Amino acid sequence: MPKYQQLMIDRFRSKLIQSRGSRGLIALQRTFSMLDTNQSGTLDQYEFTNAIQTHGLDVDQKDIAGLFKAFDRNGDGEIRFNEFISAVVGPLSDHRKQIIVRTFKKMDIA
Ligand SMILES: [Ca+2]
Ligand SMILES: [Ca+2]
Repeated sequence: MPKYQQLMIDRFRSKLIQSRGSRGLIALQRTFSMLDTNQSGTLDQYEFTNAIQTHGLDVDQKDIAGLFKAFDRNGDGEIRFNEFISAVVGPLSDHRKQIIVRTFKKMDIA
C-alpha cells in the first residue's frame, strides 16, 4: 500500500476514534451502521465517500477510490464490517482478530 494511503487511513482512523470518543468495538459497530445508510450491512463506494467527507478529510475522488480498495480487502466492491475493523483498528494480533471475528459472527454482521 502506498505510504500516503496508509497516512490517510491513519487520519481517518483517528477521526473516527475521536468522534466516537472510544476505541470500543461496540462504538465502532455503531459508527459502521451509521455510515451504512441503506442498512445493507456493507459500505458501498457511495457510503464510504460520504463517510470520508463527513469526517472532514480532504481527499479527492481518485484518492477515495484508492482508499476504498485498501479497505475492500477481498475486492468484492463492498466494505464488510470485518474489513472495516481491520483497516480502522489496524494491525491486530491473530488472537484479537479471532475474538473480533467471533464476536461479529455472533452478531451476524461479519
Ligand atoms: Ca450499505
Ligand atoms: Ca469487501
